[in-house]
Amino acid sequence: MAKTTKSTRVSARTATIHDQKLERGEGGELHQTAAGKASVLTTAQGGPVSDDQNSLKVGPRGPTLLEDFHFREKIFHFDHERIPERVVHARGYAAHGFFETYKSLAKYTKADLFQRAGEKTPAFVRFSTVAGSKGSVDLARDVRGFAVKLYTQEGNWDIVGNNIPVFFIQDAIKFPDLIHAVKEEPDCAFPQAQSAHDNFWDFISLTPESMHMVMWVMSDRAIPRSFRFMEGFGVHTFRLVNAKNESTFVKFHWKPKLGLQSVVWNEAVKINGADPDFHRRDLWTAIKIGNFPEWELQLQLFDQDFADAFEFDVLDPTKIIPEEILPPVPVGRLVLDRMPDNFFAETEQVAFMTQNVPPGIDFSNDPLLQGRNFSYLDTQLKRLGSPNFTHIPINAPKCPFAHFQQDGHMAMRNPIGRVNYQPNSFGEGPRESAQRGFTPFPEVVEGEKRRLRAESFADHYSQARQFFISQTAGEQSHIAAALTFELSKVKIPAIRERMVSHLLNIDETLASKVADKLGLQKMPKPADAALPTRQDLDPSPALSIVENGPERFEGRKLGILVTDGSDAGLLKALKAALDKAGATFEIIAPKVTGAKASDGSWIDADQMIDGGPSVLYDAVALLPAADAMEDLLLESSARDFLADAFAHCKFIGYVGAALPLFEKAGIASDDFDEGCISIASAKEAKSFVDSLAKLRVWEREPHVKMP
Ligand code: HDE
Repeated sequence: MAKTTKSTRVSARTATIHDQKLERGEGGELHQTAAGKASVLTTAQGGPVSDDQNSLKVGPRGPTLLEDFHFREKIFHFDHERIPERVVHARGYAAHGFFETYKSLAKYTKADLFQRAGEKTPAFVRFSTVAGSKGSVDLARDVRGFAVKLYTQEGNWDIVGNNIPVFFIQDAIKFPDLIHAVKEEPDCAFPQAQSAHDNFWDFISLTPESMHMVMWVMSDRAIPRSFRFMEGFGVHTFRLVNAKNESTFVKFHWKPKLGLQSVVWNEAVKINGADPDFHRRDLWTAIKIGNFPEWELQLQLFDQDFADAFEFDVLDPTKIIPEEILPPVPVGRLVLDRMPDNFFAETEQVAFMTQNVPPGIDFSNDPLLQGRNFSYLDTQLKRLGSPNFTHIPINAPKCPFAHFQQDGHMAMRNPIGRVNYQPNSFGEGPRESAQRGFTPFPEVVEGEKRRLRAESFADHYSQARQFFISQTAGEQSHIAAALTFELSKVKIPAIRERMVSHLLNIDETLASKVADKLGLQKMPKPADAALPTRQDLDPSPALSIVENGPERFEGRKLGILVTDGSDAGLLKALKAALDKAGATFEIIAPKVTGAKASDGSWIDADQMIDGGPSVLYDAVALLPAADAMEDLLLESSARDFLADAFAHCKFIGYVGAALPLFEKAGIASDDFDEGCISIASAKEAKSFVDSLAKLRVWEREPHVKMP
């Protein structure tokens, strides 16, 4: 007996080093100290644990005993840690915040959150990609989910939107086919998080209603720079209903305060390698340093007469109402100011449902929305495993609530007392309220019961064309490049041709460009169309990202490359200018510890050159010292840092000593343009930062011939 006790103690000591602990020093740095005081580790049943390093064995070398309840509980729980990932939108990232109402909208809606100016409603927002698994990369070419949960005083309201205002299909019955086609092919199980494969383009090319959405997905909207710089859309037409039961149609738009911004494809591919968590890291960092992202909620409001007169059906989710025709009205702002304490508890377990609407918000008959209203409740039961998923704190309402739903797996709260039904004559428990309760807008509907698609949904090309002609020349070339890239991954030539035949109905130059790049021998005939493409729709400037960028470099990040001997004064001036612009920076140095500046002070680095490629930054500044150039020129990652920044049309600030690096990166002095800015003084550092608001030098693009 004594022998066993002794050997147990010995193995506990050799299995782990107990007496070490990292503590923060005065400057915030972590260093190792002796162990501090910790609370006692317990089992899930609350029993204190004596040894968490060794399972209970007979003698030091086993066998292990089944009697070890702590070991069994720990492993059992671990074995059950995973829940099914979302069938779509599996990879997501979320934050807490609030929605603040600008002024009362009582004229349009009785929804409680819109009654009082200044009213703040708690919010939880989850951004996501659609096609990839939970562990896929952030910069996939894909739609982004933009799901907002507002904990109103009259129940949770979920606006489960996307960063694109239209969708691929017009009827929810096609959703499983669309998703099967875009996800990994079922036999080989690849490609992951990519639409560039035969199945997707086969389905799309057989589904003309998807063409408008295809234009958006092939644009830079599908590779946003940050969740913070993208729009959100409710997509469908909804209704607002006021206290007099009058209805106004509405479309929901979230507009980012910091303007729109995307990356370019070549950059996206490299970001995925350098930092697959680029978007989540960006949101996490911004919120942690107090740069709270903000969006304005804008509403497109219209009545039945407008709907009747509008050239497309407002129930068709493949159509927009151009903002120039129906300007959106700002009604409030959404601010994200707190990260979840735990990813699984909140971001993973949050259950968004389109059917979560408070009184005053109602649905339209959009067949996609109607189908979604079934799907979301059903999917939560599968994913979260119990009808009691509303008991999970992130899903529970924050207003008072009372009902008689009871029991089931993991019930956290059941009705208290004798009465669990109504009506009852004990005078106990909640009763319904005709005044406060949700009452659907009493729309009169009639018709034959048939499987039909409305004639008014038949134009599939006109708005696709309108989107295309609303883009700048550079943005149009990105769409052509994206289509070419995606279709180049399609192995079956007939599918490529079928796609080009659709493009012919959208824009002939676009079709020719793609056909030429794909090496098509001859142009196919335009695809059969139910209706001819309208050539008379005006371009809508609201649809361009470049036309809707920021006014300042605010919220963006500069990558500053330094070496030993870098000019301390210049660095200081650059930092001050960035601070003033509300922007951030990272220091990149040959060694991750940092570098010694010209005045002998130490510059802490955030990244080693290999770990901080320029694709991670919105612009770059090169501040090497002349003495360090010989070594720097040997680093291929330093060359790539500059070559990529130039090819991606970024602004580049440089000191004279950096010039040999340009040569090494293949950039001749003739190639220098307005985006290559010499920063020899503090004044020039400031004007360099001022010029960064433009974000990119698109004029450079035709010369660097990105794909
Ligand atoms: Fe979704 N969608 N969807 N969707 N969707 C889901 O619900 C579905 C559609 C959107 O961050 C699922 O909880 C159908 C349009 C977002 O948790 C599921 C149809 C739009 C999210 C589902 C659509 C969206 C989802 C999977 C065709 C933009 C992520 C997991 C009728 C307006 C929410 C889940 C989050 C998630 C069904 C089409 C947005 C299966 C049947 C259109 C942002 O219920």
